[in-house]
Amino acid sequence: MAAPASRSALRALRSATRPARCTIRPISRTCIPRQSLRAFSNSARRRDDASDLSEPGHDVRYTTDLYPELKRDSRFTELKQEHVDFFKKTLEDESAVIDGLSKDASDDLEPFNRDWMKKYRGRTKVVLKPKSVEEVSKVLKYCNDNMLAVVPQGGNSGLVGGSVPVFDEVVINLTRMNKIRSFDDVSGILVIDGGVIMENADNFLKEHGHIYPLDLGAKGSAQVGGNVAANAGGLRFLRYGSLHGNVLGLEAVLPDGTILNDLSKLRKNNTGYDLKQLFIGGEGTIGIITGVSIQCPQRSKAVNVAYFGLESYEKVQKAYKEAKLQLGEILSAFELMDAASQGFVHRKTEMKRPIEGDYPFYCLIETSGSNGEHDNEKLEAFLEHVMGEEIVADGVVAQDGTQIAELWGWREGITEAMGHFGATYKYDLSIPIKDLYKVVEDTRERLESKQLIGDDKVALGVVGFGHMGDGNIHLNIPVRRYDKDVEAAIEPWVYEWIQKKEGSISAEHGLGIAKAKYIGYQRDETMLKLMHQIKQLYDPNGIMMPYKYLSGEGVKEHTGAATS
Ligand code: FAD
Ligand code: 2HG
Ligand code: ZN
Repeated sequence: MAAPASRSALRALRSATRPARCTIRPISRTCIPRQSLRAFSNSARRRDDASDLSEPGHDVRYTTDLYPELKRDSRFTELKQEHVDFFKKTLEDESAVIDGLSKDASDDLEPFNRDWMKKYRGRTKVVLKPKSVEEVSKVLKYCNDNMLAVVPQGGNSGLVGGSVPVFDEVVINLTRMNKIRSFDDVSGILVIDGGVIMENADNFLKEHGHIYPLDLGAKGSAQVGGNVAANAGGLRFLRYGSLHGNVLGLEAVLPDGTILNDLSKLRKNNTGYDLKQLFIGGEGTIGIITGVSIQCPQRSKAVNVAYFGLESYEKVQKAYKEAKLQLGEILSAFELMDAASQGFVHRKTEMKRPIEGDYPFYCLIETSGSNGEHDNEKLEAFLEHVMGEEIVADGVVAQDGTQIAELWGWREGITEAMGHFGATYKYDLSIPIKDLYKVVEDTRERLESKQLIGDDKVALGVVGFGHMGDGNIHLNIPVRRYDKDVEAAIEPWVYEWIQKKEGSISAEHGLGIAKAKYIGYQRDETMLKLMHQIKQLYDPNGIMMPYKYLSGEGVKEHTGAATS
């Protein structure tokens, strides 16, 4: 039976009021104005960054200044006029080649040279924007024949520095490959160019009663090919699962120009090795994804979102268990946010907090189903239970689409909010759920003991949030500027921590350059050897993604570490 205190809290849940201001719209989940699409697009964001550069902590150093041990691989040819001429002739369109060789194009090249986190910055002199698979094939073959190193790039929203060059690699950006090829509204199978922005794919699907099986804060700029190359997880993973399951087929171009056409529209296809899986999460190391065939679920008619405050991590676990038990098939997200993460969103947006009072933990629960009445009944019963048992201390339930978007803003807005105050060290970890938050506590203790956190210190705090339902926590350390002492305090300590817990050093963002040398904490020597053999088979000249994971050259893997 519900205790009196819980009953009043439940009333608060029912009468959730609308937050006073709506400044989080750019990252909101629904009702997204056009402006917000641009907020995540390369050009608009880069303009913001440029003005940020005057602020301390926002200057973007070259990757090679950050990591002076990285040396340019002398096997690669330096870009010459004849190369640029070939690219221009092949891609025809003026806007398809940004040429920084024959003229100063630094401003135009800058957005493609620097990453979203303002951590990595390369020195490419040329960006290519092919518009068809044939064009990708021609330019990639040419790069291979001429030993020009290559970085495939989508929306450049990746969080491990994979999407930008380190030295003078040629950037092949898929932005102009943006066509929807076909959609079958009976099977829900969408076939689409690799350069389509994921939000555009989702908007198209919405018109046809379906949903893109992946959602994430950078949806306004991230591309479908980038999602697949990164094997992004995101906010719908709990419900719709991994791209390893949802991607039915791929079209990709191998470094030698070969077009691999495996755009299967079949859910079942047991005919030998499933080669497309190597490209999913391959991070562009073995080829460029130009087309994707993807299974898209029916869009749910009834969506509910609730936001809770909880007094301990024990209670968060109880709430999750109850959500699975009582909401079952309609549970579509269970996201965890700690107090520090919500503090950053609050400082950045100045939005009224969804609930009064301070709690160490907050959770966002989403249900999606086909029958509103049935879902409401289930949600009511769940809320009554978690409030009655005092598992949840306080909470609100969104009353309409606008409020749903606002509540999601408190979760989706964390990454952007933290970035606003300087820079952030990011660790994207899979850990058995019972220890999921322990890594945040231990990191905080470690940085405090080293006197690295505080008002006059380089680190602003230690923040934990993530996809609780997937056992995936994002450990973030917002700093005033990237700093060797902070980095040395965390790495490789955090990877050793994860290894001991048998977790993963990357749940969803991948390895890129940030974690390239730590792959040995995850994969043993046999696995690494096989990975290197696959890389060698697909990319014998090693032109794809040098200096990133599996490149061998420039990055020394900590192979000794993965012994326990
Ligand atoms: P890019 O950043 O351009 O590239 C990512 C990698 O894929 C690079 O290695 C690049 O070389 C390669 N690549 C890109 N396109 C191709 C292609 N066509 N063929 C071959 N290789 C290619 N990730 C999650 O998993 N879950 C989240 O919840 C999540 N939230 C995010 C929120 C924010 C605010 C931001 C900035 C990022 C977030 N990310 C998240 C990171 C994430 O991986 C992406 O945003 C997205 O999937 C990357 O797509 P992109 O087109 O921007 O790829
Ligand atoms: C998310 O879940 C993204 O919001 C980004 O994966 C996480 O900023 C991060 O560390
Ligand atoms: Zn995430």
